[in-house]
Amino acid sequence: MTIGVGLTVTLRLRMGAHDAHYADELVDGARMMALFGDVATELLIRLDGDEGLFRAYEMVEFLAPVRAGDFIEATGVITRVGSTSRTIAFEARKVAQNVRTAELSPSAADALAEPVVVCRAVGTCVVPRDLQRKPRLVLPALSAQAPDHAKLPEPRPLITPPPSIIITPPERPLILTAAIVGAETTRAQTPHLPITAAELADEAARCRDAGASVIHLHVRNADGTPSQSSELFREAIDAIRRKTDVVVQTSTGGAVGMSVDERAGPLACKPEMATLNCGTINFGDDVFVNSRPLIRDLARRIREAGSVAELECYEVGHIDEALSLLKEGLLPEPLHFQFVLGVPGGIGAREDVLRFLISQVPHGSSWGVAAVGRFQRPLTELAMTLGGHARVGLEDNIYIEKGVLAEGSAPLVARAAAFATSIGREIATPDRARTLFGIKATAGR
Ligand code: KMH
Ligand code: ZN
Repeated sequence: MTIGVGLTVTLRLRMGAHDAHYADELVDGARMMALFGDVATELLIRLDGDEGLFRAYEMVEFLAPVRAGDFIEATGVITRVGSTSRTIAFEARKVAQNVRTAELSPSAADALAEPVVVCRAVGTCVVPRDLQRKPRLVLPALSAQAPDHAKLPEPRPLITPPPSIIITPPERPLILTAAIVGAETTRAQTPHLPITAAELADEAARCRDAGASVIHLHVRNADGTPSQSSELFREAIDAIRRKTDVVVQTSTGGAVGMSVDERAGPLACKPEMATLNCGTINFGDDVFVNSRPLIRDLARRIREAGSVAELECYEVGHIDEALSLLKEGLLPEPLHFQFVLGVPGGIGAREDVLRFLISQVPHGSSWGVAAVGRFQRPLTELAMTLGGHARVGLEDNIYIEKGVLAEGSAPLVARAAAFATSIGREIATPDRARTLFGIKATAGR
């Protein structure tokens, strides 16, 4: 492990008229170097507890013009730590700019869909030994060897998250899933839980109106106990179809303790989507068993039903399991991951956890977050901000705010949809969700 390597800092600011130095409001390159100087200073404060001194730039490249009105974010990552020297790779990216056309107001400006790299550099700073006040931070080494000087290495530990992840609202539309019933929530906990087919259909339609495009569906016996009966699923799906056009995603998780044949019950309805739970976990005080043969069995049955699998991951290793299934030809691409966070006994509902999970998902896959109890709101909002999809509803959380029961899943969906709109995410319709998930037109309808 190399101490301090990988430490990352990002600063962001607007270039004002006072920064413009040349014709056409061009900002001079020295301004980027000044930004890098501040980035380096914060890095050294974090690493050494001292501002340090910039000794030399080994390389600087100016790659695109910067003008007044541009928003620039500058990132630096420590790539080498000597006894007193610290090598840092820098990158400055433009994330928003004025439009500058005669037809529009001079204040018209756009956030860029993709940041534009305007400058890269590599430099060395020094912090004399007697000024190094801090015990060094211990951070994981970058996986790569010495980084390519022309490229900012992918930082591992996220002090300030890399801008490509957080800043520019993602272009992908957001798929909101409503988990309206589940297997564990009871009427004793909330009177707003739908149970009969008619109640499930009403709730599905309310959720659709609130912004959901997918309904994650369980069914219940008349006495409220969980069931995976294909007849009950058929009845519920038909009732939902009569009321609304949502994608129906049936559970193959069922309830803890059910056999694989029981869990596969809804696949007889050839649903558009079905969950595939990717590993065994402690589930509260129970054990939710998903042995590797069981996962493969259900994956085959989901494929045979013509359904698209949503990969439920409650732990990091569950992602690897899904990737194994892909390798074995049991899952078609693209993969759709659902990170279920905060199950007691499973992975925690925390930002660092989510960022790590996202980093493990292969390019071209989609991912969403479901989080349990009080974590539902903050973690789904984080997911939406980071470009993922979100699942809310009474299966995972029964409260709209502390101590106040949600009157069904629809208010939770409505709040999530309002948040999505506030950050510039477009909300997918069910048909858009079908396209994004690759659901066949013939499936389950
Ligand atoms: N009821 C949980 C044990 C799923 O729907 O696939 C499992 C579950 C996951 O709800
Ligand atoms: Zn479920």
